[in-house]
Amino acid sequence: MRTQVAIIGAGPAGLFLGHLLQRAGVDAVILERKDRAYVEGRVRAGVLEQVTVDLMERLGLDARMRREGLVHGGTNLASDGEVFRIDMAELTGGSTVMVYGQQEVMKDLFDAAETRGVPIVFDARNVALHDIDGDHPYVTWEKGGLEQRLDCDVVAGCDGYHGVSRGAIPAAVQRTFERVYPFGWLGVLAEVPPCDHELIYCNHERGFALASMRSPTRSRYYIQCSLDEDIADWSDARFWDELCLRLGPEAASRVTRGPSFEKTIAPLRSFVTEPMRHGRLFLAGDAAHIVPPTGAKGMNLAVSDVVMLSEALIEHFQENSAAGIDGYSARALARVWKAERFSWWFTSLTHRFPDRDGFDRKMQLAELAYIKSSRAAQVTLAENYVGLPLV
Ligand code: RFL
Ligand code: PHB
Repeated sequence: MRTQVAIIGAGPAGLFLGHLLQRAGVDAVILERKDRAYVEGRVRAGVLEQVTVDLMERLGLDARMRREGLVHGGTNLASDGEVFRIDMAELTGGSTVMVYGQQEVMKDLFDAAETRGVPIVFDARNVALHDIDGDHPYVTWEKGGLEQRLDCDVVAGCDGYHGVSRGAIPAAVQRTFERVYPFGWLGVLAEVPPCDHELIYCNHERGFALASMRSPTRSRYYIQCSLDEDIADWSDARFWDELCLRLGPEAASRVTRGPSFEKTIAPLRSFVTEPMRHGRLFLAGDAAHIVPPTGAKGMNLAVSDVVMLSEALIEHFQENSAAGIDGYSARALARVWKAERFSWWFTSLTHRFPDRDGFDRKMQLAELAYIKSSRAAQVTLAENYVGLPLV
């Protein structure tokens, strides 16, 4: 088998890239380790920046998102129960975000891949990259007990943080930067109306909490927890009690409790590997960088990477120019680092750090009070939250 671009991974990065290349007439094949139900079933991102909304529209995949997604012009910060609103639309000259779950985005992308003929190989086991330093790279994998081979011009490593692509880059030419946070997020989905029509990010002395949603009838809530927490110790009743304590009496009075149908703990990490290209391998999305979820940047960064990568690859194949692919890593990383900074800052502002003392907490509260009183600080938060432009 031969193609121009072998894409490893059918998460948001791989699927969006596959669609962008197909639209431009560049051949690509996507290799995914799992099956469609698994990838689509993972409960992850909830908030789409304008870049992601624009891309859904550009690909003609926005009809259901426009119908079912929720446009948010504001978001809320709370400290010790007192909630204040950041009017993002007013502060940024009209920018908003869209609440539309990653699971819905994936469904739309998979459905369209079927009807438009974007080739995806599911259940591709033991994917391995070969000769990415040379002129004739290829990828091998196993399916149904048979070894398969795909020759290609370039490989796009879109296989997430635990994928194989990043590891194909020699350690000697790779630099990684990392911060592991000493806590995780315990997340719950429940078929109950959200407590607010927008999100609430809470700093509380017992730890961070986030009130989010998937629809007017489905809530997504998170609370900060320790990393050694056993999920079995978190009955629904205990979760709702702790959430309500942290949200404070006003927001808590609007919380509708109900049985959870998803409950997981996710660790928090900041991570970047540089460069995002080695030879004929290009990394995109979580394969190259991770942000803590505070600020909802992860999937949106995967999207901005593949928008840039698709432009570079299309230029390469259609105009026989190397300028775009040579500039890809630096261009993508410039935006990645700004999102890393925002996600790290927002995490630092809102979470309880077990190793820090009363002074650090006072600094958090002072900064929250400053944001509340300063339009300049609110503009800074708002323009980062809705997403920085692609340059
Ligand atoms: P993904 O989604 O991990 O997809 C990678 C795909 O590659 C496959 N794969 C392989 N395939 C072949 N061979 C191999 N050896 C392979 N190894 C892996 C995997 O099966 C998978 O299908 O990476 P991608 O495409 O870069 O997308 C990244 C996003 O999924 C991620 O950044 C977001 O989910 C992060 N995130 C959020 N992002 C937002 O933009 N807004 C949010 O509100 C938001 N909330 C979140 C989040 C992530 C969370 N968790 C659980 C990590 C909330 C949470 C709790
Ligand atoms: C979510 O709804 O899953 C969500 C929303 C905002 C975040 C992170 C996650 O910052």
